[in-house]
Amino acid sequence: MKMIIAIVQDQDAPSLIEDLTKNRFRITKLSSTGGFLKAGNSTLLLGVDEDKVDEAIKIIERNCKTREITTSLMSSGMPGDTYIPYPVEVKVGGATLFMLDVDEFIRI
Ligand code: 2BA
Repeated sequence: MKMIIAIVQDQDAPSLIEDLTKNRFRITKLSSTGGFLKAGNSTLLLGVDEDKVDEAIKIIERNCKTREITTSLMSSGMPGDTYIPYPVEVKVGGATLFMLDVDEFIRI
C-alpha cells in the first residue's frame, strides 16, 4: 500500500474529493497553509493499494489546474525596518504529490 500526500489548491479540492470518492478512494482532507504564499491550501491523505496509484494520479491530474497568481510579499532590509510589500507572480501547481510506502494499515 502507498500513502499519497497531495497538496492542492482549495478551489480544486471539492471536485477532486468528489471524483476520488466516486471512484472508491478513501480520503482525509487537512486544511493547510503554503509556506511561501502563506495562503490556505488543502492537503489530502490517500491510502491506496499499489495497483490503484496510477488511477488516483489520473484523477488528481484531471481535477487540479495550474494557476498564475500575483500576490504581495513583504520584505524588510534590516531588523527594525518597515516591511515593504512587493508584487510577485507565481505559478501554483496543479498538485504537489508525495508517495510514501505504508508499512502497515490497520482499521479497527
Ligand atoms: P506555497 O509554499 O505557498 O507555494 C506556492 C507557490 O509559490 C509554489 O507552487 C511555487 O510556484 C512558488 N514558490 C514556493 N516556494 C518558493 C520559493 N522559495 N521561491 C519562489 N517561488 C516559490 P507549487 O510548487 O505548486 O506549491 C504549491 C504548494 O504545495 C506550496 O504552497 C506548499 O504548500 C506545497 N509544497 C510544494 N512543494 C513542497 C515541498 N517540497 N514540501 C512541502 N510542501 C510543498
